[in-house]
Amino acid sequence: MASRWRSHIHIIEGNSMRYELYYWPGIQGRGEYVRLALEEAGADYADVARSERGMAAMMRMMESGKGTPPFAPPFLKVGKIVIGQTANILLYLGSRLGLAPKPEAGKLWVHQLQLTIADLVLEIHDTHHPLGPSQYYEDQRGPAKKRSEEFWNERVPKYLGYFENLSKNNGGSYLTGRRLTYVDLSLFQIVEGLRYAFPKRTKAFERDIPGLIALHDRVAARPNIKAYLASDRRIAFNEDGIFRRYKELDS
Ligand SMILES: N[C@@H](CCC(=O)N[C@@H](CS)C(=O)NCC(=O)O)C(=O)O
Repeated sequence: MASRWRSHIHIIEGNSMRYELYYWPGIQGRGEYVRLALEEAGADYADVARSERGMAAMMRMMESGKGTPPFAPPFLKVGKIVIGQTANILLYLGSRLGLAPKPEAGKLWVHQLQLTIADLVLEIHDTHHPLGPSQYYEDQRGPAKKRSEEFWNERVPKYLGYFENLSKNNGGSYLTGRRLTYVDLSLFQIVEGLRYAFPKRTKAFERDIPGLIALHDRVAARPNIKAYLASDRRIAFNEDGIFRRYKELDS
């Protein structure tokens, strides 16, 4: 009886749970950090808004104002719980999918790193939209050029230098030690995205971050990630997402 009960708990809390991810269809965006975690863990999930009906459901959930409505995608529905904010979703999934340390201090450390990645993601977005998200890129090209310059001169060295240092002092193959966490998956995505959006600048900078590049390669070689990247579930980078390739910002 006791062991049946234990396996029941596993079904509720483990990979057998059905997860519903809600995110804009057609872009990787911030949804990708969640997808990578779900894919690495082999979790059963639906990328709901990639169907027309799902998209309508996503809009309804945000606009209804009922329950705990998220401000913006991505958000995750698990049973009756609705969780918004990428780092918050990963905090939740990290425990359930074995992608974060169990002790509180370790859990908060990984969450802290993910929040720093969220800050970086916003700064990446602002390279092409420095005047705000409501104006087209074409109407803010000059400021975008200036912002990209600053981003590469000041911010990339500061952010990636920080993560590079951590990767040197971790005592294992992954950022926080011997075990993979969702932060490793997110850093993989940062390197992939920078390579897509700023191929020349990234290539030149990679020699300064050998630890992060090795981490990226280790994540890319993980069987579930490898299979995901080769599948049609992985949306290609494009100029509607966070990482956009505008040649003039890469020189
Ligand atoms: N801090 C939030 C940001 C969420 C966010 O900005 N989502 C974007 C798509 S990537 C969005 O739809 N924003 C709508 C808006 O800001 O009006 C997170 O990390 O999840």
